[in-house]
Amino acid sequence: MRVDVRALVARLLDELPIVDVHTHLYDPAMGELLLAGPDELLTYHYHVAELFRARPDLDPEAFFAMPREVRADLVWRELFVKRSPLSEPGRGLVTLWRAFGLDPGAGDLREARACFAERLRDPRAHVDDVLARARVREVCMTNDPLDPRERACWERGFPRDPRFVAALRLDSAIMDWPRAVPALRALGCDVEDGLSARSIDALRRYLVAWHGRFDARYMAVSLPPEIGYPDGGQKTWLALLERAVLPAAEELGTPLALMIGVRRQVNPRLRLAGDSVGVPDVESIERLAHAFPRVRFLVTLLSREGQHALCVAARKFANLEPFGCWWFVNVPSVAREITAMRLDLLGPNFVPQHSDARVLEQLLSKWERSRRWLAEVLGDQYADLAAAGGVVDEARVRRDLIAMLGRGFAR
Ligand code: RAT
Ligand code: ZN
Repeated sequence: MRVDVRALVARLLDELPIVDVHTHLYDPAMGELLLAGPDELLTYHYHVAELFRARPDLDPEAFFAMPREVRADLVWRELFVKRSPLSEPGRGLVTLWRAFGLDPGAGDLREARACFAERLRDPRAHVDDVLARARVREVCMTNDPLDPRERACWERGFPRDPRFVAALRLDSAIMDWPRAVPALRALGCDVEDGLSARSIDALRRYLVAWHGRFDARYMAVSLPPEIGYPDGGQKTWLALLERAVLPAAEELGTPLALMIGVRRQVNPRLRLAGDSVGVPDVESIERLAHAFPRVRFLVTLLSREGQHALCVAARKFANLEPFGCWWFVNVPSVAREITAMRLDLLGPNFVPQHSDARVLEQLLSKWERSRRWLAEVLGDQYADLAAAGGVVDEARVRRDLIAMLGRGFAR
């Protein structure tokens, strides 16, 4: 019986068409913004951080000055040839190589480059194939009107691929105020450096307008660990969140994703790989959920710490929804623990995972890897339910999996 339940869960998970609620991928019509291929895969910042551990003598500036292919070759040699790729990003890349029939023991990237060059002759077919093989039916992008390359696409207009849905990302607009003021003003948003009523109102209207233009599913922002709501000092971003973002979320009836715990650029020399983690302030999240009962807060935490408190908070506030095992906790050892705890405390009412893919083909490897630990954790949980005398059958398990992983944040 135990074995059957586990096998059933694993099979249904394998077959499930997934809605990936957070990625950094773009609609294929946005051209080169959608990254793909071996050089992008190897220079993914998760690998780059590991390269500097393997080669502490390497000067970051010299590394980033190298052409992309040279950087990719270096990562391959150091992390995949000279050592076993035992880390989660390493095993992910091996998974990907296998999926494309490539040799993960190869001494260089020649075969991989040839294979992807062939596939990328027809980029649309490649996108279709990756999505089909990853069994991902919808991908949520991360969209920022203040990114000039991205904005050019939206202003030009393009036929949307319905599989790529939008999320309005707020970091660049609110996190380093007033840095964004000139860029916002250039977009016709009538803000000024101070937090005047006019600024707040203009920012709210800007959010509502771009949310509409993107046809976004939600708004999102990544936050440092310490939030300090409501009276934690003079944080400008917190005032903007409270006075402009949350009213916009209420007005739009759209969820707000809070991605909490990142300490940006603790080592700026590593660029994208230079961010770190801190222990999040879950009590502030509770207070926000309490103060804004009409806003649905989608919350993911970057640290292992705070995950239990977040589950308890979500039991108190139905407008709080944990999602995904984000970035540094997207490693099986920690993700298993977090997901089992969420199931114990919340049942099937949360979104267990997102991929955070930055390069198209990572959809395949990241979901392949996540499906493995999800199958273990969910298999255990259903086996326990069956052992307790609960009814576990195909229809019920499929229903639950669709609710957790196949519908995004739609309820
Ligand atoms: O996971 C990542 O690639 C990070 O660099 C971040 O982009 C993070 O996921 C975020 O959305 O801020
Ligand atoms: Zn992300």
